[in-house]
Amino acid sequence: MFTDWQAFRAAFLNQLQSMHGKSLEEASPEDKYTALAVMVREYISNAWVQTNKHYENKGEKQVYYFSIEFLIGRLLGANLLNIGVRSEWEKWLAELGIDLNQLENEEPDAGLGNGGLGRLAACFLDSMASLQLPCHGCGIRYKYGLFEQKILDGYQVEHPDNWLKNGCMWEIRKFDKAVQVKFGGTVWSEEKNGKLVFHHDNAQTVLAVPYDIPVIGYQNSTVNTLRLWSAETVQEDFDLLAFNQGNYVKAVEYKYSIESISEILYPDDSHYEGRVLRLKQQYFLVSAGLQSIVRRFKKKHGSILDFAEKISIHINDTHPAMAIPELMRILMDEEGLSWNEAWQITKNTIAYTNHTILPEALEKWPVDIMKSLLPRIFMIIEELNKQFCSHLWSHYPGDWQRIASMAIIADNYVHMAHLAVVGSYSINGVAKIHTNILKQDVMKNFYHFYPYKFNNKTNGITHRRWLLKANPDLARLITNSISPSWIYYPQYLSTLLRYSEDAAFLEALDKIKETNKMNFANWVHNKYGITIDGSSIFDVHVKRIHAYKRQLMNALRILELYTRLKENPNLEMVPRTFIFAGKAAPGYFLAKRVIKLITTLAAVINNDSTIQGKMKVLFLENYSVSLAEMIFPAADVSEQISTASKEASGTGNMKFMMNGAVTIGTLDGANIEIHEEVGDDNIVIFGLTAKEVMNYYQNGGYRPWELVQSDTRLRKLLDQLVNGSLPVPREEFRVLYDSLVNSDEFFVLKDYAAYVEAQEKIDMLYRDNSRWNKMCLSNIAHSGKFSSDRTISEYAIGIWKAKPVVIGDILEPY
Ligand code: CR1
Repeated sequence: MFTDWQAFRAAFLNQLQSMHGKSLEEASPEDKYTALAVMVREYISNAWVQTNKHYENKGEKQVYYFSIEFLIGRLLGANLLNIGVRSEWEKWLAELGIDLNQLENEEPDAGLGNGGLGRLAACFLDSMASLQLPCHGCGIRYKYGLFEQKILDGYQVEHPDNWLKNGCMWEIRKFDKAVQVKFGGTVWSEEKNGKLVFHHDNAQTVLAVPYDIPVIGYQNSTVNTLRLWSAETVQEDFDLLAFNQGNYVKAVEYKYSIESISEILYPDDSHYEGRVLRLKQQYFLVSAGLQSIVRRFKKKHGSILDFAEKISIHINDTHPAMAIPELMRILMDEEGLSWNEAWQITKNTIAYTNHTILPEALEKWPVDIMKSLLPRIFMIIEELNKQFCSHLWSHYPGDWQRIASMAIIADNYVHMAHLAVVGSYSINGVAKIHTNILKQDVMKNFYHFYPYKFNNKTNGITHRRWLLKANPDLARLITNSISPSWIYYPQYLSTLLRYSEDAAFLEALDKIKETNKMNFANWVHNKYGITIDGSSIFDVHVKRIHAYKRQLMNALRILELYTRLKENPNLEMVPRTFIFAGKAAPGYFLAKRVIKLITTLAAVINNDSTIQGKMKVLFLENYSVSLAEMIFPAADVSEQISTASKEASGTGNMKFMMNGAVTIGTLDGANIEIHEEVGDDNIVIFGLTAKEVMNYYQNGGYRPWELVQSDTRLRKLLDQLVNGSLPVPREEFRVLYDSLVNSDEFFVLKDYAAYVEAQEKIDMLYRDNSRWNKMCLSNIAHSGKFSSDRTISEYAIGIWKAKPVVIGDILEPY
């Protein structure tokens, strides 16, 4: 597109002028960011159109990934990288006196997700496009993303995240592709020519308007689409109320009630929120998504009976599980198919991923709510349930208990996971252990009935964002050492192992980590005024704050270490900086108290000069994709300490590993597979196994107070939470104390001694610099398996049967 700097410069200045009416000198960083983003958009626009054309003409199978969350973060940097112009444009901008990194920071983070599930969806999009797969995202365009977290007086305070206030540079509103979604009303049927015809009267109609965001593959001319739906009023409905009925105020209220559907992302992670508005969001997403897919399909293909051969719809957890009855509805009520025809197509189109076994996360909707909000959908679910139960009855005659445990509707609730299992052709977990727990425990009866549906797809992360973009120095070292092939074939990272004994390489690795840590320390200093020691161990615990993730265990050990250090200032230890970040659900009281505990420890420890800077504690505000991109490259130690069996996979663990941090972790989720890859010597594993934990649960837990009684160290430590030794009101941490001593549901105390021992091992290992560098290298070299390219290839081959479509050379790399 630009042959040289002159051409680039002219285009950039022209863009500033036409968009903002400003010269380079007058333009603000934001003006420059938007101008650059438009240039990227223009650059890929032809490839985007051509990609869609190719998909239509080739008739290859299309995959749609339905997810209530897409935590995509910022796009400018990643887009420049994938197009292949980032270093060139960076240089050219520098010649204009502009720092590209600064412009990238102007972009608001698209925080349309809570945590792992939403970020996974975003990594998947990147891999789909980079592998040239015809796969697209389908989600909701929330006006407010996940709340912005501020720490005030040590407490989390939530602020709305108005990420769209200055517009989003990447989306294109496609009003002509809008569809209507119906809520409420009454459904009745009549027989016409021997067929039942359904009518839906007095429904509230919502206009779903799509906004398309390009998903750019890595240097391959593929530009897929992430389609996000926004709720609007049907203009005639508004007019009718306002003008014909003369009730303007009511009309405006009505408008807001409709728009509220896509107003806000629910801020709960792995915890389901039984609100009607959430149910509305879910149906809004699947109905709009499916209508537009069916419409497009019909434009191109002759018979709707071929739908399942040409389309796969993947549901990311159960939030979009109403895709099953909704596809049935469309096929029967709008396309005129019989129940059996519709059912054959539906169950061969939909595939489902389960992301959690936490009981509080398993969605179930009260029958009466679903019935009144989605009368036709409920009728279909009811019929599905009837047929499924009678099917079960013929397999397990008389086994009422089993049938009741599997029914889609039971105890006046619709069980969404059951609906998802019955209505899909594939069910996968997100790490080996998680899939095994589904098969052997949580979904045991379903596995017995449908063994062929279950499979594992261990999660992955995009190595392009999380290594190539986030850690450019490390990426350069790798490329210079083993060629750039690893960018296309991340498993090729394993060839780095040939440098295991290469002192110069290990030294270079060490230097890069040191620089990343210094940069991070400078950033911390500028933002928080806190000085951290760049040569200390950066021990990082970043993720959602949740009891099962056990930030509390980490905090307790920090308190104990601090106490020991106070008693013995000469205690031999490598100085450590404990870094935390993460949001707690606004209504999750216990998690919020854990934040307060960490910030309290930080206040005490960071201001205590008697410990000679041997410890520092940071709680960084507002964890987000962008903040994560800064943290991972600077980490030495990765805290992955969930109660075994509870973390389905984890994906942060993979990002740390890929950036050369050493994991301290339990045998949970994907930690197990990381351990398999790197072996005993390059990871520090501790604690109860999933089997042991589940055994305890089956036998009513354990008795933590007995443990506390018999263990003086634990007793003294726990006392510090409530005996006034911390500068907070005495009762501040009583709830944490009680939760541990009374039930300790997540085995914090049970695993505590093993955790402390593991931490001491980390301290010892770190002292041996060359040994530690080898561990870092081993982690990087074995991280290829955890690229989402591997994961997505497995989905494409094993589940979707989707093939790559080569677009050609539209985007010529420079
Ligand atoms: C799991 O807790 C996993 C992600 C992505 C989360 C986490 O371990 O890595 O999904 N589950 O698979 C979740 O959000 C609703 O459930």
